[in-house]
Amino acid sequence: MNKIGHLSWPFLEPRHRDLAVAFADWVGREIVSLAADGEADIDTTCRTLVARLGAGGWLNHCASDNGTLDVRTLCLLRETLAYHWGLADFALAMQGLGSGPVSLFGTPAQKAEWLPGVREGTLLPAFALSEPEAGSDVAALATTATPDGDDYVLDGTKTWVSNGGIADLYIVFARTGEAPGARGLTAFAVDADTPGLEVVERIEVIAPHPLATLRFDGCRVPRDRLLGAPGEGFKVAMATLDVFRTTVGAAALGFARRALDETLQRVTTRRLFGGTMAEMPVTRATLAEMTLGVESSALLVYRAAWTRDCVADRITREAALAKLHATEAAQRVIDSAVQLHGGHGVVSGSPVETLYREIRALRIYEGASEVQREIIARELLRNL
Ligand code: COS
Repeated sequence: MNKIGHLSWPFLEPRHRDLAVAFADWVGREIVSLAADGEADIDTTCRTLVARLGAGGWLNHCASDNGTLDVRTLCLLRETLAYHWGLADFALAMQGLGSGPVSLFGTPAQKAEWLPGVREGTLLPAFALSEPEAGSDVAALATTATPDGDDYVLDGTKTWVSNGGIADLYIVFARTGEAPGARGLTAFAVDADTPGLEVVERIEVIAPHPLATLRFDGCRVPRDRLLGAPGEGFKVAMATLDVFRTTVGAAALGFARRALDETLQRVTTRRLFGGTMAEMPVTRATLAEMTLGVESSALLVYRAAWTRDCVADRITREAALAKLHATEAAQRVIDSAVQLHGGHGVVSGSPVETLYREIRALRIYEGASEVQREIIARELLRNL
């Protein structure tokens, strides 16, 4: 990881280079050893990871009092963690995504209430957007929030909620009906212990992390827990995703770099037909394709992050390009790594087998590849 060539690119500033080097060193000392303790209890491991990242001060980058998140920093943090351990990347990413709507749209009082705990690693947030019948089509979501006195009453189901079951605070998107479709949604911050909110199912996935389905049944939420204005929920969700989709690309990049490094180790030491694998033209062609996948992803990811930090508030197109390309390329890179490891590549728990399971969900969550293609085409045609 210390070989990251892109630290010298003009998208990054000296402070980013210093942070990346310091973080890589810290992760090597404080995080990698935790992975060896095993992942038997995912919930405890996640809480430990969040607490440790908070104590190290790294979660300060996940929450913002002035509405500005430095996307290049988030990308560097995620890329580094993903290189070493997918669950550690997940733990940091959820502190950012789950509190993103508070950082970007919260009032000073809301920020003061929740963001210190996010930074310290004592408050775990979650982003509850998807529903059984509305994941890609956000404007179709059906959970309702009905005004009643000083409260709103939430009814409905949210699913695929990362950090679901361990979160202390859920950011929930519900239909308040100011207008049809996307213009009639509102975002709410809901404490996990609010009566009427129940975790009804924990979902097991191929790369284990906390994931759950939530049910809201007459769940009363005070009006001062609205994030942004009534009817602005779609914008809150999309603006948050603009930031964090780019960082999903960065995590994919970290996985892909690890796969390439593991492969280089393998092909330069494994001997067959009188030489190393690395001397075989068929291997060299694969290594070239893997490198192309990694380098092109890095360009798109850090271009998107730089654009958000330095040029424009709205980077829907750049974020979609970065997420689409980096996740799809990482899948191919990791598949090649498995192939070049032969039988070792499919042994449970080996580095490349773990990466093979870790990368798959990134092509689906925070907007599947098909949604990113639709977004890119829309933006292209809109500007004709
Ligand atoms: N920032 C701010 N505002 C945004 C925005 C953004 N990034 N993207 C859209 N908006 C605004 C639009 O400007 C539009 O406002 P007006 O009505 O004032 O013009 C409004 O929101 C609706 O936008 P749009 O017409 O594009 O809405 P669609 O329903 O067509 O959106 C997509 C479709 C596919 C873009 C959206 O549903 C999406 O991103 N889906 C994937 C969601 C996802 O990631 N799901 C995974 C769950 S999170 S783990």
